[in-house]
Amino acid sequence: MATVTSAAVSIPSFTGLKAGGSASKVTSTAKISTSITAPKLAVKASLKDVGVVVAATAASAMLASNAMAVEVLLGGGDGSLAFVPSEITVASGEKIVFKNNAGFPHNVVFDEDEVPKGVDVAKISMGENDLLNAPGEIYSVTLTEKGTYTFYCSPHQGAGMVGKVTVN
Ligand SMILES: [Cu+2]
Repeated sequence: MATVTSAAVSIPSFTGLKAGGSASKVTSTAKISTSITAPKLAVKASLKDVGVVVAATAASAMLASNAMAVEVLLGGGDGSLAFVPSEITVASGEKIVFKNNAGFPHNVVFDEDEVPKGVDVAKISMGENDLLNAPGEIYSVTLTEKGTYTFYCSPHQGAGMVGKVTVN
């Protein structure tokens, strides 16, 4: 709802901004009657547009930070029951995002026998019975202890859905 409203508002105010900003261009393309109301609209438009730009910047910053994270797909695009990729290397503290892709339900459980000493697998794993059921659902985890960790998907461990992460 909010998106629709702001879009509906930004169309007329954007026209106003154009009319106020570059009058010479407007006279050739737009109706002159529009430019009479342009000054008021232009002020509103510039405030509105600043808001939009700030929101867009925040959104792209979030995208950028996601891009810094390592993403592992749950289930291959070909229907394989696997983590894709199945072996990754991350920096200590780097976020790992497991994203439901195909062949779900899946989950991510770290093997208590194959993590660095002192790591509590319960804190970094999903529950054995917690499952990601919908496409695009994510589970993210950040590992700080350096070493090698093995994880698996409990419904598909028997089918070989296991993975390995090395934290440097
Ligand atoms: Cu699975």
